[in-house]
Amino acid sequence: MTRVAHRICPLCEACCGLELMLDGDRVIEIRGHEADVSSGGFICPKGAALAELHEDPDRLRSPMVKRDGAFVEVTWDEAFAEIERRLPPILAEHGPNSVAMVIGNPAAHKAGLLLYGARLSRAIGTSNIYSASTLDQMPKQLAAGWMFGHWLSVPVPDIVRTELLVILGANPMASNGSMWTVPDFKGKAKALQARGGKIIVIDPRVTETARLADQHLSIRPGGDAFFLLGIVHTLFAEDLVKLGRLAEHMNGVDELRAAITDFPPERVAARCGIEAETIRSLARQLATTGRAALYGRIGTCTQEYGTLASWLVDAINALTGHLDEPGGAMFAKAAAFAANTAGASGRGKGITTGRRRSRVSGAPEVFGELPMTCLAEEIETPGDGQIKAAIIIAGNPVLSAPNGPRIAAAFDQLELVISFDIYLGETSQYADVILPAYSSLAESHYDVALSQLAWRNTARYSTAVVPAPMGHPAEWEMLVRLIGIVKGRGGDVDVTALDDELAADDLARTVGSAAQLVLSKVAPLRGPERLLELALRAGPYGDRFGMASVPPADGGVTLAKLAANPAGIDLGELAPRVPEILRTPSGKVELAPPPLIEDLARARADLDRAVPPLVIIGRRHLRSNNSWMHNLPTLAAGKFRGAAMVHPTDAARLGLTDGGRGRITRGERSIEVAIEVTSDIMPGVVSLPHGWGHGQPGTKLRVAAERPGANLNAILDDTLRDPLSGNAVLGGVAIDLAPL
Ligand SMILES: Nc1nc2c(c(=O)[nH]1)N[C@H]1C(S)=C(S)[C@@H](COP(=O)(O)OP(=O)(O)OC[C@H]3O[C@@H](n4cnc5c(=O)[nH]c(N)nc54)[C@H](O)[C@@H]3O)O[C@H]1N2
Ligand SMILES: Nc1nc2c(c(=O)[nH]1)N[C@H]1C(S)=C(S)[C@@H](COP(=O)(O)OP(=O)(O)OC[C@H]3O[C@@H](n4cnc5c(=O)[nH]c(N)nc54)[C@H](O)[C@@H]3O)O[C@H]1N2
Ligand code: SF4
Ligand SMILES: [Mo]
Repeated sequence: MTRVAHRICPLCEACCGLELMLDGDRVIEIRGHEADVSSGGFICPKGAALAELHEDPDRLRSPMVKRDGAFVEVTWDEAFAEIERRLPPILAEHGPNSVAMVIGNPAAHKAGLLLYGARLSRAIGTSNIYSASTLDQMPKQLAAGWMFGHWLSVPVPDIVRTELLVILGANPMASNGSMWTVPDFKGKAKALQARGGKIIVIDPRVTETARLADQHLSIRPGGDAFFLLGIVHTLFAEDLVKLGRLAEHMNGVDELRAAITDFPPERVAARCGIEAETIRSLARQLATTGRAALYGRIGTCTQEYGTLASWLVDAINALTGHLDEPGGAMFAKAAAFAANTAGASGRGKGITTGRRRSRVSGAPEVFGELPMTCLAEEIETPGDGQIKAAIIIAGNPVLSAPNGPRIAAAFDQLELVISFDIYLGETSQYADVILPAYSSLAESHYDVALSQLAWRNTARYSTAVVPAPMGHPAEWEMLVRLIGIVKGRGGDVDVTALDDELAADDLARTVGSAAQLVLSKVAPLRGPERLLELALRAGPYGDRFGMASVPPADGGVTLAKLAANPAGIDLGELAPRVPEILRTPSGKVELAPPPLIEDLARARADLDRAVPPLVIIGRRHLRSNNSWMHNLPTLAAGKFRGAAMVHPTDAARLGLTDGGRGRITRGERSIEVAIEVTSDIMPGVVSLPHGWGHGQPGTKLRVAAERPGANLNAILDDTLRDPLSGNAVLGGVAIDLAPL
């Protein structure tokens, strides 16, 4: 019997609605769901490949325990018994900080992992929390936290109404958008151009997005903060600042003006590789276009001045009158889980960082985490607080974090590694116990985090498309069993009972004595569904359990309504939210947060840094997803996408040929790469994607092993980070390249 089912794609931030054709429980075809209120039928090749992921024979179907150096399949009870035997003694002897949590990217796309992973960290009580955030967007979150008062109050371009979109260090044609849920970026970009608007891309490479744009400017890797300072300087110098409606809601304009006087366009031009007049022209265009948005993403984050650059992007949006305005950079209003819709509106506690420091390097805690680049040294360095065990949740830092091989060696010396992973991969091979999820098609879905960064306000929920395999727990249930072990209740704890307790504890913290009453209103839901229903009803479109000052006419958004509408519920276009969204102590947008003004001294001292002859940067490809979708045949097919791009002048100088091979060296470490000679990359820069380096002996990724590629992160340094956010520097560092 063929049937049709719907599911939000869990693979990237675009969160497309998919339509699946099934024969029984076998997936025949996956296409875009035309009626989806957010994605309108868009799909990319990865979404279609979910069918192959579902079937992938290398995907683990049962838990694995390492015995005498080799993995054996065990039952779920055996797996948890193994953990119960080994984890509590470590905690008892060495304390909570001896157990590290290491959280990877797919956790952001899975409600069960996101909602229950945090509960496990809390149950353990560890300060050793590491995630892909410090390889990615922490600078953006920190800047937003300082400016707007919460870590996820990040504005996104209002692409459907803008006339000018300036994209800095992002390639949404490949990534499908990041910190910006924007399915079918291409369609929206073309519509922008069709209504007479313009797109400018600023990137060291002529990317797929640059090709679509009206203008491309090459920028020297790591030069973004300097370039943006030149723009801010111009805005003040040419009297182009117009704060508009937000004027009365902004603090720090004069402080900002005073702080940037050393950065006129002439002074920053060499550092960013963009001519002074071009910088001025861009500033003028941004200031004089009625509806314009500046958007910066991973290229602006994974560098030494990531937080400065992220701050300046939104400072420029504010100074040009485009922040929180239609067609500018606007804030989504998510239906559930958004801290910026909770509590009193307009003012709050703001954010705090540095509540503790990492033991070895003294890196400050940011958003509850320590930098991923501190993980290896915290495992290696003896003393009080040394990491003895790790729980890795959907992460592959051996390939995805700088100096990955050092992390591998560090994992190897731990007393216990527990891995939540669906493959025996480059990182999970170091585990003692692997707990694989079942296919995501067998689980329900809600975008806990990404709805907060969406191009339009919608609420969408997917029920499971196929039944879960018999006896195979959901990931949230695995996490509850781990919590049971940590709390001394055993790995065979009654999951339902403990889940009830966890929900009640949480509610007691937010609604106090009303907890039991509220819980009774969402009975008999449990697990992530219960948390979702609670969040939806307490959220800005919910009935607030009868406490809403203006009760929603239709009873408000509920889980039942979402479940009945697989295409989602449309909640309208982005609308201005300042001052309601603010949670800063001042109740204002902070344009000149003191730590950022101070950090300008570092940039000032660095203005005249010499240009290394050759630096490396990263890139993404539409048919790849960080380190882990290289095992799916249709995605892996075709031209190899892991080659190092080299400009013809560099190739000639270094004796490299297109299709040949080369060795990239940085310090003591080197990798061998395939060479692609192309004028798409700017001279003096090499582009190599991360996430490759498969085919390692202990792994089982047979398709990926056929074309392993090289691990960019094997040569990057775990000593380089943005001191404010702790984010790793993943680009712009000097390398040597020689033919093989
Ligand atoms: N040099 C360089 N390095 C980078 C980047 C860069 O631009 N340049 N980008 C960085 C960024 S932005 C990120 S987000 C990180 C990503 O790096 P990681 O956070 O390590 O994520 P992935 O590489 O995607 O690896 C995800 C792991 O989760 C597993 N997995 C997949 N689905 C599931 C599931 O449903 N459940 C479980 N339990 N496991 C699952 C996969 O098998 C894989 O082992 O890489 C970073 N590394
Ligand atoms: N197909 C696919 N989609 C993905 C992913 C994937 O691996 N594959 N990963 C997902 C994840 S985890 C994330 S975080 C997002 C990231 O999404 P994006 O931020 O769009 O990331 P990229 O596509 O890597 O684009 C970054 C661009 O920055 C440029 N760049 C490098 N260094 C600099 C610099 O110093 N300055 C400037 N201005 N530009 C620079 C690079 O040339 C590149 O074109 O993508 C997500 N979506
Ligand atoms: S763009 Fe992202 S969410 Fe959409 S189908 Fe592709 S992988 Fe899935
Ligand atoms: Mo990421």
